[in-house]
Amino acid sequence: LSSSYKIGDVNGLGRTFDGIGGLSGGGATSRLLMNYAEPYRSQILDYLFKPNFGAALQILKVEIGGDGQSTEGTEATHMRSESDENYSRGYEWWLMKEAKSRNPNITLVGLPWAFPGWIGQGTVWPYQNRDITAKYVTNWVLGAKAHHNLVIDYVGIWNERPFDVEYIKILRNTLNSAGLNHVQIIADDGDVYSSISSDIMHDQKLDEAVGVIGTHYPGTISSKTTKETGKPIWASEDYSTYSDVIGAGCWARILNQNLVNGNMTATIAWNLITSYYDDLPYNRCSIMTANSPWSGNYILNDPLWVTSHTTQFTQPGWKYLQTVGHLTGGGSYVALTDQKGNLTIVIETMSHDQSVCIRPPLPEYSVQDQNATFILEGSFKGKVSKLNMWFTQLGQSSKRDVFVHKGQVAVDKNGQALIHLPIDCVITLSTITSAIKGSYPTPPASTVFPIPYSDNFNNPTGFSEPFNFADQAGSYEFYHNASSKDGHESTFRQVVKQRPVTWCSDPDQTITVIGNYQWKTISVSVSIKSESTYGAFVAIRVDKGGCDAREANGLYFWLMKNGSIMLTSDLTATSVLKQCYFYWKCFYNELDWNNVTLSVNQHNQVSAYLNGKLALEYTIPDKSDVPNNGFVALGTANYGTAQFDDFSIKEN
Ligand code: 147
Repeated sequence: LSSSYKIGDVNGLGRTFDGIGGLSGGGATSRLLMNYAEPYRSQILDYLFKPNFGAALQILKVEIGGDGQSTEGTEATHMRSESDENYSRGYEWWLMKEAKSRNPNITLVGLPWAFPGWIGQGTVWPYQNRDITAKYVTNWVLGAKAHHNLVIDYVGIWNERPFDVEYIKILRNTLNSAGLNHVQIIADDGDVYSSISSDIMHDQKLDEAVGVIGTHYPGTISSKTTKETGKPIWASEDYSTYSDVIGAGCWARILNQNLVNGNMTATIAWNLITSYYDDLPYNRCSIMTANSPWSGNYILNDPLWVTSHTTQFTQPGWKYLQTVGHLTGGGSYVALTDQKGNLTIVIETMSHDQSVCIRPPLPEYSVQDQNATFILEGSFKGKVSKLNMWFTQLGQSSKRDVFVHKGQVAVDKNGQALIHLPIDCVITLSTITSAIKGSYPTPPASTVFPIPYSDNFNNPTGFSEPFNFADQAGSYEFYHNASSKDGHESTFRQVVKQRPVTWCSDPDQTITVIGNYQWKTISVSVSIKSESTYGAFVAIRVDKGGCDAREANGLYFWLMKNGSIMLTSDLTATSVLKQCYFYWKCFYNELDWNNVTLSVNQHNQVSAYLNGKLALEYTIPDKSDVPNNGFVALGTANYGTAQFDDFSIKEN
C-alpha cells in the first residue's frame, strides 16, 4: 500500500499546540521521589523535564493537596484551617521548581482532588461557601509565587467530580481580584460528554470564565458541542496504562489522535512517575518508574521515549497544520510549525492490540505495512530540502529501536518525501536538529525495602515529611516538641483534625503505610502518644491502600485513650481479635508516651508488648481475615493529632 498526504498551510493553520504533560498527584504518585540520593534524583528529573534530553515535558500538572486520599495516598493541603497558610508542605512545590529550573517555559497546572474538611463548612461539598473555596485555590496560586517564585498558568475546579457554574465564575473573579488575570481556568476535568460545554454555550459569563475545556480519558474524541465552543480542548488527564510496550503504544496513539479526532491540543499523562509503592492501585501507570529510592534504581519506560517524539520537536505555541489525519493503511499523522519555517510531522502506526489503553474501550480497526509520500506545500515547498527522521518500533517486534535518529529523509524538488511505515512504529520527521536521546550511566539494580529499618524522626529530609511513609488517610509530618525534655523532641505526627471533603471514601481513621507488601513475619516497634485522638495503632500485614484504604485488613494493635488495648483484623476496628481493659490487667498511662512492639512469627503467632510487658497474644487461625502479608502501618482511631517516635522494623 502506498499513499500520499499533503502537508502545508495553503488553507491556513490549525489550532495552537499547548503541549504534552505529566501529572504528579491525584494522588501522592511522587511520594518516594524526594529521597533518591544524588546523582540519581537529578538524573530522573532530567529525563522528565530537561529539554532535548528525555521526555522534555511541556506541561507539569500537580495536585492541590487536600489532606484526603486521591489514589496512591493523601497530599498535604496549604490550609488546614481558614486561618492557616503554609507553603512548605509536601513535595509538589519542590517538584515544580525542579521542573522550572530545567525548563523555564514549562506550563504549570494545579487541580484539587480532596479539600480539607473546613472547606465544606459542615458538609462534604466544596461549593457550600463558594467564596471560601475560591479563596483557598487563589491562595495556592499566590503562595506558589510568593514562596517559590512559581507562576501557575492554569487551575481546575474539582477532579472528576461535579462542577458548579456559580463557583467557576466566583473563582474567575477571585483570581482577577488578586491580580491573577493571567491564570486560566480549566473545566471541568470530567468526561467527554460533560455538560460544561453546553453550559458555556448558554452562559456568557461562564464562557468568559473558562479558558480551556479539559476532558479525561476521552478515547481521542470530543463532543460536537465541545468543539462548537471554540475553546482549546485538552485531554487534561489521559493514559493511566501500565508502562510496558502496549502502554507506550496507547500513549503514541492518543498523543496523535487526540488532535486528529478530538481537536485536543494538549494531553497530560496520569501519571508523571511511579514513585509510589508497587501493590498500591494502578501499579506503574506512568511515563517512568522510580519507586526504589533506597537502591537508586529507576526505569526509563518506553512511554518516556514516545513522548520525546513530539516534545523534542515542538514548543507550546506552535501551530498544528490543518493537514493532519488518518493514514490509509491505519494509523495517523499530525504536523506542526513554529510559523518561522520549522516543520515537524509525527506519525504513528499503532495496531489495535498493541495500543489498548486502560479506558475507554478501543473499537476494532486494522493497520497494515504501508508507504507514505508526504508532499510539502505552501510555505514549506522549496524551503525544506531534508527532514530528520527519529524512529521507535513498538509492538511485539524483536527488533526494538526506541527513539533512534535514522538520519535524514530527502525532500525532492517537488516537495515530496517517501517513507516506509512498518506496523506499530512512531516516526518523527522534522527540520529541528536539537533532539538528543539523553543518557546517564545505568542506575543501580532495584532492591527490596531494606530491613532492619528505623527512624527516630530526628533527621531532617528537607521536606515536611520523613522518607518512605505513604499516608493513606490523614497527613503525617515531622513535628518539633519545643519544650519536651523526654527524648521526644522530634516526632512524626498526624495533624489532620477533621475528615476531609473527600475524593475517595476516606476512612474515619487515619493511616500511613511503609515498607514491602510481601512482608509476612515482621516485628515493628514504635512509641505512641495520642493527643486529641481517641487512640492510635501500629499495624502489620496491611493489605490495601488507595481509595480502598477503608477496606484494609491486617493486624492492628490499638492503644485507646479510654485505657483499653485491642488487636483487630481491620482498620475500622469492627473485627476485634483480642482486647483487654484497663480495669483488668493492661494498665498504662494512656495520656503519655507508650512503647509498643507488635510482632508475628513463622507460626502465625502474634504478640504485642506494651512498655516492655507482654500485653496480648493471638494465634492466627487457618481460616482468618488476617492477610498473609502486607505493609507496616501507623494510624489513629479518628481524626485528631497523635505522635509517633522511635520507629523500627525487623524481620522475624
Ligand atoms: C482517574 C483519577 O483522576 C486519577 O487520580 C487516577 O485515580 C486515575 C487512575 O486511572 O483515574 O480517575 C478515573 C477513575 C475511573 C475512571 C475514569 C477516571 N473510569 O472508570 O472511567
